[in-house]
Amino acid sequence: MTDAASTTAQSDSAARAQIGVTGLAVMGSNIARNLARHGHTVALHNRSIAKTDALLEKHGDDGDFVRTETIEEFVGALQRPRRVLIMVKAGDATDAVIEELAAAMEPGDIIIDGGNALYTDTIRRERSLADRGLHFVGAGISGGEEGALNGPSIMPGGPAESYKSLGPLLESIAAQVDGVPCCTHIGPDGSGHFVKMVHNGIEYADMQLIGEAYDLMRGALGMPVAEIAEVFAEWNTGDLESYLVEITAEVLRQVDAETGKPLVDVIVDEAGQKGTGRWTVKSALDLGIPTTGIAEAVFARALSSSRATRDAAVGLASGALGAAPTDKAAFINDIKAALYASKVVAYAQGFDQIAAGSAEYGWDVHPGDLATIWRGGCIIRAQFLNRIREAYQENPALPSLLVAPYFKAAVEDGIDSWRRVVSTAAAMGIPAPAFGSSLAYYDGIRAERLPAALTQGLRDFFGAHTYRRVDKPGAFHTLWGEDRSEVES
Ligand code: NBP
Repeated sequence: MTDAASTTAQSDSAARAQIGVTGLAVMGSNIARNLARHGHTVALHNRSIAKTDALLEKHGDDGDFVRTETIEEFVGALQRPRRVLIMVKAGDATDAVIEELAAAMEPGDIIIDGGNALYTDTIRRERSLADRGLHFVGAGISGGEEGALNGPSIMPGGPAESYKSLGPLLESIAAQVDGVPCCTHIGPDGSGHFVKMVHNGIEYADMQLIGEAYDLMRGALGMPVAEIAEVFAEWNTGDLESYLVEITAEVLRQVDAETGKPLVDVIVDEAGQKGTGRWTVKSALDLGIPTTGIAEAVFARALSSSRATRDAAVGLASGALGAAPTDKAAFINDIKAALYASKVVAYAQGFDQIAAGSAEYGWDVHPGDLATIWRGGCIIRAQFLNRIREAYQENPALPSLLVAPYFKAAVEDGIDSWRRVVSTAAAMGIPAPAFGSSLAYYDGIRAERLPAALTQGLRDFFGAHTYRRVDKPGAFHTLWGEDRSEVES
């Protein structure tokens, strides 16, 4: 243990810490260090003392820490109202820690859950703690371990009153873009974790689209991996500038030391998931919002991991395949335009889902605020978010990002390219589900008439579900089994 750590350890009894962090695995210890580096005195706690001591041993000099072993000692080390940030594994562990803390805390104290909790759990926890006079703040935190240490994007929900006490502290450790912190109060109860969930869903869609762009450059143009890396690096200097495009170039440039092959060629092609993408899609289904880009991305990961099915299906007939594009530079530009347009669709759908969740739960989430706090610190940080921010500043009640003047023009500029990419992928047998379904979504929402009219006719035929007419109000039913006359129902 360092001198600084042992000195602070001796004064554990004084209630002097501004915040406590419990759960000192990679995320918790980095956030605790970030807080300490910003001049806050931080009480440390972990179920097993080893992680606390490891943190103090390695990084005790980062700032003023208070070492504690028991929950009682931990709570006793905090200034009132006490503020505790929980960074443990989401689920049962979070409930167990909340229970222990609640027993030791007093009315007016604040418990913050910074883990990836399901928003409905956050709603439940907030209600139950409010009954005991405690404030509960579900805070989405994005940026991985690097963001936690150097400035994450933070999405705190919970009571507005708690944010008054908590806001300045959280804003001090968040990423900053143009002097604006990537942290703001999102809304009541589960809103912070809800928007973090959709953020992760958008991240899934973004990564899937990048994967499809890469696969088309390889499959349709036969480009070597190193050359594709340079295309992504170049894209990162324009409208597509983003953390994910930047690190795509890095990953594609990496050569495996053992085989000399591109690293991407020795990585097993089965994508994992921890659940937030799946939660986003389940919530989209419940809310009735067509978040097709995120759903395709979640299913694409599931397909990649369906090893037995893939093994059984390898070599199935492709049918007659179309020819590869002849103008390489032009097709790379087409892919770039398709990536941009599909990305706009993914964000538009994600923001639609947030608006629907906000309406369902009465959260009053401001979409422009999200675009602002996602510009830095988080995994989907991108130049593009400035345009989204401007779109919501111009019209806070925007019905879809796709109708905002900037995005409307950008998609119109790329629409021919987008169609060429989707049709080439289909003709050459290269799977591009997110590009394809994003284009289908775009064509769907811009269509004057949809085949849903036929669906309604069929539903009325077999189930007397009735339909509405375009030319008069009311619900109608055709007597299909009788003389096929129409009755009003
Ligand atoms: P983990 O999710 O791996 O959790 C490990 C921590 O949980 C350890 O401190 C462990 O204590 C503690 N813990 C467990 Br497991 N069960 C417990 C219990 N019953 N009672 C008390 N403590 C318990 O850590 P992480 O990867 O640092 O993530 C922390 C949270 O942040 C998670 O909710 C995660 O989803 C979220 N998150 C992670 C990332 C990321 O990039 N990793 C990004 C954003 C959010 P022990 O040391 O005694 O075993």
